[in-house]
Amino acid sequence: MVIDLDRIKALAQIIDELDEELVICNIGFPSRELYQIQDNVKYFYMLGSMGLASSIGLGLAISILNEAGKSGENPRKVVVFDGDGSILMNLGSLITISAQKPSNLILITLDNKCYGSTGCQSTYSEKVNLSDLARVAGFPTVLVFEEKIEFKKALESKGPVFVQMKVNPGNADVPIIDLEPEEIKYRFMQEIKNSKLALKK
Ligand SMILES: Cc1ncc(C[n+]2csc(CCOP(=O)(O)OP(=O)(O)O)c2C)c(N)n1
Ligand SMILES: [Mg+2]
Repeated sequence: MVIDLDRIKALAQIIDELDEELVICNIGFPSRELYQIQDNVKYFYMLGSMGLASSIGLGLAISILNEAGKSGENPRKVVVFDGDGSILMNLGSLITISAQKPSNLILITLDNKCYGSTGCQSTYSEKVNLSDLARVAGFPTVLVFEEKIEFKKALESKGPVFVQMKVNPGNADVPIIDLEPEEIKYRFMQEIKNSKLALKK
């Protein structure tokens, strides 16, 4: 099946559905594209550590759940934009997420079947179905979006939710992020602190 959705368009459609959710975004062009669409202090652009967006999202989701447990409020959700190459590099993360079962985590894999940010060399996502992997790992909710993105389903499902978001290979022509990594981290942490781990719906 031919996919006809650019990653930047998928990102734009998904963030349009977001409200108070915190976002962790994968290294390289996904972060640059997100920054270009709309910068937000709720977004953590993960600039260095390929493979670790899902792990960072898991840690954040768990700490929010711990805080929410104390106050009895609704936990704020965490949305991770990951890549097929990155999730395949850190497959253990799927198992850890599934075992920890954070109800407030949505892990979106932007599946372009290649290492898009470094020249689109093929990944094994050509040969291995990522949504099957997530099901086998034990994710309670697994969604596959091709062209039509029904992201409400992900927001309304009990997590952890795995989304395989099929997108075109290729990157948008967008500049680098002109924020220092420290600034990205600092303002993101402030956003979390200011909202007292933001126990909002
Ligand atoms: C450990 C490590 N290996 C390689 C890189 C170089 N690198 C940065 S982004 C990237 C491609 C990521 O591919 P994918 O997760 O599929 O995301 P896409 O760019 O396709 O959206 C690579 C190989 C790196 N930063 N760290
Ligand atoms: Mg990719």
